[in-house]
Amino acid sequence: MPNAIVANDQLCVNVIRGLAMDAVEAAGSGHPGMPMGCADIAHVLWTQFLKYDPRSPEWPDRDRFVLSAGHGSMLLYAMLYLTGYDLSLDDLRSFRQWGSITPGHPENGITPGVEMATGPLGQGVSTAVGMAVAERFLRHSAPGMYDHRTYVIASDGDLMEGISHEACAWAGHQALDRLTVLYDDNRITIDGPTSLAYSEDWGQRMEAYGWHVQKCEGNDRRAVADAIQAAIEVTDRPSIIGCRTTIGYGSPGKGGTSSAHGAALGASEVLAAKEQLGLPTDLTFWVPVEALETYRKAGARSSNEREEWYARWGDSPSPTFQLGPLPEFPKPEATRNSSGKAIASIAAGSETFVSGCADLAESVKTNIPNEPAQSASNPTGRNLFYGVREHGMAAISNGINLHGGMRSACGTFLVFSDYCRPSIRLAALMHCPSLFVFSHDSIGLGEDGPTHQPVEHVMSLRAIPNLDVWRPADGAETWAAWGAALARVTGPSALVLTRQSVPQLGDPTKAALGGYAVRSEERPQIVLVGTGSEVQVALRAAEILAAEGHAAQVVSLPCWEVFERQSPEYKATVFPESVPIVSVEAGTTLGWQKYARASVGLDHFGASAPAERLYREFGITAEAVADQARRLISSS
Ligand SMILES: Cc1ncc(C[n+]2csc(CCOP(=O)(O)OP(=O)(O)O)c2C)c(N)n1
Ligand SMILES: [Mg+2]
Repeated sequence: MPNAIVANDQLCVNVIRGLAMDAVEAAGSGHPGMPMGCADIAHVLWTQFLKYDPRSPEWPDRDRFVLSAGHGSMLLYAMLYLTGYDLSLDDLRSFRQWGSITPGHPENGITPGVEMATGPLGQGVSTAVGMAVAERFLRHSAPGMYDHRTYVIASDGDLMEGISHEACAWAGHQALDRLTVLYDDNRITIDGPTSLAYSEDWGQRMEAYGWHVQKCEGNDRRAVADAIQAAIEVTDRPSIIGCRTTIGYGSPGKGGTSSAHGAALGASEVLAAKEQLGLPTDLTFWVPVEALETYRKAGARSSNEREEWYARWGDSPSPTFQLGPLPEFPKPEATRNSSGKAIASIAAGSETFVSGCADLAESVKTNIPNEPAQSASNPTGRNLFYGVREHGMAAISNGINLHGGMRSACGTFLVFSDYCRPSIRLAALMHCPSLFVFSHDSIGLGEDGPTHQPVEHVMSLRAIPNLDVWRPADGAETWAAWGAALARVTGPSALVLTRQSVPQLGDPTKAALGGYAVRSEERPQIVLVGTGSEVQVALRAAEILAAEGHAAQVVSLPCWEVFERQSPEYKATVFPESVPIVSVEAGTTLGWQKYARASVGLDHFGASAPAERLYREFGITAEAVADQARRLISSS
């Protein structure tokens, strides 16, 4: 049972409120309302339930806490400072400023104790589902090593966002009983009361998803503690606790209204609030010794457990993830098939590698052979069936990767990468090494037609910073792509794969450099660069040109980002200075100007027909590439 609520708890929560008001006031911007409303919830969680050790923020068996309502970042920063993470009062004073470790919204890797970046509503609660599934998997696959819970504070916006519907439905289906969501049910969003736009019965909705649902007064700490305890005792379902709170609690003029959400309260309102809360009005960032002592004591609650854990398990329980040796690819095959072989190879050597798909596993080739599905009755199943929920899938997969100890791949058709995009972007921002597998990568998929044929997708993925986008040309390049993606720990990778067969023409060693000459010329007059299924088109164009006496170097550029990380000297061997370049890729040409003076591509939607016909009709042909090359050769 929770410890008795000690006498200075009220002082403690008001100190949190004071810090939130003062930090937002000092920054001149920010969100005071949520931290003021949720201070009681955070207090109960950090002082009575959460398993954490501020001196060891990376302790693998810590509870995970996700502030899904990331705009309430000051709540998290206040708790991290108060409980003793490596964060000072001065860090709170520089909230939202250049170079501070207290950015506007939480970002992992910047602030110790922050598990993930939040702010895009819905992502936090959905990613936490992945953390909970990773914990369950590891608890069952390495008994004794992992035994923790995942807690989330989510807001109205989090629950309204579609992604939370996908992820919460899946969490219910999976019966993730160690997941507890504390819902800040304050009935206020930016535009005003939630009654403007939100009237479903969220409790019934979550119950229908298979969740355990409770409702309590969110500013009544005993009620919150009892509800959390009850949630812990539920062992067959995830739990949500709707905590009725008042946004901007303590602010006489703005509390309970949307004006407390996202702006400094203003000097006079802060004074009035401090008066109401019994805080000194002549001090800012006030943290009395007795409050600090309470929190530092709370922060030490699990330190013995953490020490025992390290004594037993050592410092580096992280597994490695490896791809087996390159197999023979004797015949043409679709790169999605080569990718499926890579997934099988990784899974064979890495017990905590999991793979999943949004209801297209047979098509995208994401299934691990001879492995059961992940489920409550089979928590070490390594195939994750997400249903038709791409956005939720991508966030959940991020959560598994953020948790540590596991590596997770997930896939769908490339055209539906748009449905995953906000989570891909967040993975990149979080330096999360997620693996996104996207097949059916162009008009080469043929008869399904333009709804299913990606056009702008590869280029728009390349536009996301810190995402490595691989579009391999054949089996060997696919192997190289998987090897590089697995080795990458500083960010996510996307693998863009064909539905149709492609000839074997690549070099796995050179492909690992991101770009290389598949046909070299000592003194090229032109460079033809392609990716994926269009490298063969560039090679055929080079033959046409060779027959006419023109020396064309052909470059395969499976990963722009990796290629850009190579030395200038190497890059100059691939794209020799002042030799004109023609690109060919069955997608939008916007962006190819980075390398090429002329581009063969597709700047409109596709059509429903066999692939060969589409390539011909849309002019993505060796002849078209040769035409552009001749034009450039004659004008240079
Ligand atoms: C995906 C997304 N859309 C929009 C926003 C902008 N935004 C920030 S908070 C918020 C809603 C605020 O309401 P709620 O989630 O209930 O938080 P509260 O004001 O109660 O703290 C919105 C729309 C966002 N952060 N993320
Ligand atoms: Mg709200």
